[in-house]
Amino acid sequence: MGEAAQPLPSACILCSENCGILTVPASGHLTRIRGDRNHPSSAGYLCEKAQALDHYQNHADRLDRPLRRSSDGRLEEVSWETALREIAERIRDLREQHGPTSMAFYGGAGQGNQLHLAWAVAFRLAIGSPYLYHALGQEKTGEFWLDGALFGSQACHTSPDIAHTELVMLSGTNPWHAHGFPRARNQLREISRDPARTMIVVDPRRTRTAELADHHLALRPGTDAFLFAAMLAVIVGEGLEDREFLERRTTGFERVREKLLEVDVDTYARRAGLDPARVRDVARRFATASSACVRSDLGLQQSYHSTLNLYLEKLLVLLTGNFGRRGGNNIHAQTIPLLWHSDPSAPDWEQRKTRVTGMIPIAGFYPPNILPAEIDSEHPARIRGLVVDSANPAVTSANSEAYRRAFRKLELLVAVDTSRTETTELAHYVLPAASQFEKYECTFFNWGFPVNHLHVRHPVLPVREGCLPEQEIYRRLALAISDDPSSNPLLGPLLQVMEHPALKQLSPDLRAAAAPLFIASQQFVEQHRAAVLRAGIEDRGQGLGAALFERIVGSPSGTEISHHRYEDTFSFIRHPDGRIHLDVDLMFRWMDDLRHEAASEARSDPEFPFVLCAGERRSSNATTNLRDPAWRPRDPDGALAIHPADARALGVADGDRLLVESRTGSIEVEVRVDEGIQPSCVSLPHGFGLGYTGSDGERVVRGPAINALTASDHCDPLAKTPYHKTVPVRLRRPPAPGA
Ligand SMILES: Nc1nc2c(c(=O)[nH]1)N[C@H]1C(S)=C(S)[C@@H](COP(=O)(O)OP(=O)(O)OC[C@H]3O[C@@H](n4cnc5c(=O)[nH]c(N)nc54)[C@H](O)[C@@H]3O)O[C@H]1N2
Ligand SMILES: Nc1nc2c(c(=O)[nH]1)N[C@H]1C(S)=C(S)[C@@H](COP(=O)(O)OP(=O)(O)OC[C@H]3O[C@@H](n4cnc5c(=O)[nH]c(N)nc54)[C@H](O)[C@@H]3O)O[C@H]1N2
Ligand code: SF4
Ligand SMILES: [Mo]
Repeated sequence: MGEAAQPLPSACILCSENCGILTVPASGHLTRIRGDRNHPSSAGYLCEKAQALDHYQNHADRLDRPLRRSSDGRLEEVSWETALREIAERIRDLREQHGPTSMAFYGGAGQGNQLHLAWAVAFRLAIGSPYLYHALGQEKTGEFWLDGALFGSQACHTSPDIAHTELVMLSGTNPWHAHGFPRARNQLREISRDPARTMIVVDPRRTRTAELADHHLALRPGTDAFLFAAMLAVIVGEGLEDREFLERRTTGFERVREKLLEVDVDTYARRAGLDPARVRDVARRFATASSACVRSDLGLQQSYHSTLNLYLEKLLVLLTGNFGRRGGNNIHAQTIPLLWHSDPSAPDWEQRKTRVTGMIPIAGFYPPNILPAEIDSEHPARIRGLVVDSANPAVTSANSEAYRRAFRKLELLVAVDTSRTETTELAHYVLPAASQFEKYECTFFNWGFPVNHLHVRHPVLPVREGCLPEQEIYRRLALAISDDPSSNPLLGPLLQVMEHPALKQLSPDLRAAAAPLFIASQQFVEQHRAAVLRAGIEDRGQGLGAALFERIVGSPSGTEISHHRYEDTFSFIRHPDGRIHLDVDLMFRWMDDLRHEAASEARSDPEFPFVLCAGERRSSNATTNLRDPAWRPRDPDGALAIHPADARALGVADGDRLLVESRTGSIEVEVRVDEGIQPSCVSLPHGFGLGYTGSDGERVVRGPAINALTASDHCDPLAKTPYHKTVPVRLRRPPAPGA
């Protein structure tokens, strides 16, 4: 570790793929970054963003001292002992005066750092609050809820077997820029070139991904539910469903069929802005492919009908029998339970609802859209204390102004981060975390199937003076607020495992990092023994769990940990009858609403006539993990994409400025004309509008702060996931300077 001439393995942390890298650390910098061919899933692949990683490791806003807000409102340096002691005292006070549910936790795991998660959960259990708010609650929770209805557990997450499929449908996702599966650009190119394979892209925009597609369905934004319902109606109308699969593996098909036969294909297709003949064609193509899978992302999750979009998309796979087989969508194993089943029949269900808005958890998560209302309220049981880790909700959650107002009302806000952020700026205590290149790290987004990999990275640089790895922060905090640590169902076992002979020999920093992996390895082997053996892990007398653990911590480039058979997917179903329950009553009601919507005028708001996609992925963004604007070779101001005809009508050209106004707020942006975007649609990137300290010490904000425009209540009625892709806005030229 530390200074080394030879390259060391680690990973890019700028998206959930976490591609393996090799880097030569030199004087605290990450240099000579290239793809690691030994990485089991990325195999040497990198996109251009990995070259920017040193801008994450070294920049003017890295934190390196614990900070406390003083009585004059400024942040002042304090020692770790003081910060942690005072935070623990204030948590104990809040718990005594207002009960444990007066506190909540936000984040706790990011795109690349999840190894400390178990310690963070142990800390939350020590507080005694169920409230975990997370970015997943602004994207994937609708899907998790459906997995619960269909498969019996919200932890039954599925993944597409893109590498082996004949036909892939990519809806509301742009993997060329956003990735979301291994070696995305290579896989997209391979499918595109292969005449025997088909790529369907469902996206209002002609993206880089859409350009590679065999069929690009450029629907109107927010109309996916119409398109998918129409495709399904064609499939059941023409008897193209997989009867044998449906009979053997599912219940409820007849009800689903009846519901779908109510759909008028022509009306729905036109509502989506598409030619009905083309929709019929694509539906037949999907149903008759030898294998097909779907992958979707924010374009479905964060647009109108969010949860219904995902239900219908899942039905496409299930009705055609593309489940539990090569090239289909399959439930995969989880190394550690990132997703839980939030069970309405649990005895404490009422207590788990939020106090102000009555929201339920889904897969263990609460949605960021409701948090301001849970804090900024006169309700006696409102949230008064919040710990934020690895997240920056003051800019990344809907309605930044509401967030900031709410955060200012908190009696205790603790932020754990590597950087000074818009959230740390509002905190009472700021705790500087070691960077992801200074500690053992990994993510548990290793959701592959049939093969699952895990990459536990070793540190490549020493911990920056003044910082601590999160395990240590949460271990100390959890101990300080617990009267009896051994009674904590996670803290107890973690502390015990640290004393285990297999860990005793490890360096002290690896011990705390490895403790959750040791427990996870034992549990994983209990559940997936045959798959672990198939991955070549051998019990040489130490027990298979210990062998898996040794393999994981001893593979700094990552390792395969399990190899399932396709049919194993069915054993993951949690309904007692072992079947997939296709009929979901709530979704049936939403399909009725959709039918009524089809018969009425299309959504439009004369005051806000443009549809803004608030949060596109580009090569110039990486969530909010890179703050120094110098990292962006292009698009420094995160320009607004606008159709040439709209630009002409507004009298603007590339580089000009426009005001974007929504019902929530307004921001000024730079314009870039784009032929690929539809008329009356505009798009702004995610991950901009971040403050950064310049060389003169002044704080400068660059690019659009899009969540100044978004609203807390513009969201899915069930999951409360925001409709960020369909934000009604208006555009006008800003007043001339001096006017
Ligand atoms: N470069 C880069 N990559 C990233 C990230 C990043 O910040 N930067 N962030 C990561 C994260 S956290 C996530 S969640 C993923 C997200 O990854 P994606 O969801 O794939 O990325 P987006 O660009 O947000 O949205 C995908 C597409 O949805 C389309 N879309 C907009 N409205 C609609 C609609 O109504 N219907 C349909 N069908 N499509 C619509 C947009 O045109 C866009 O092309 O990316 C990850 N990867
Ligand atoms: N309008 C709009 N809003 C959006 C989106 C959109 O498309 N449109 N996208 C949404 C999506 S999909 C997501 S996932 C969220 C992402 O938003 P957030 O959940 O807020 O996550 P990140 O932007 O990834 O922020 C990560 C934070 O973690 C810090 N960090 C990095 N490494 C470490 C570490 O090792 N330890 C600790 N403690 N901190 C670290 C970084 O400095 C940064 O402050 O944004 C959401 N917000
Ligand atoms: S940003 Fe690019 S290099 Fe980094 S993990 Fe994602 S796909 Fe890999
Ligand atoms: Mo995300």
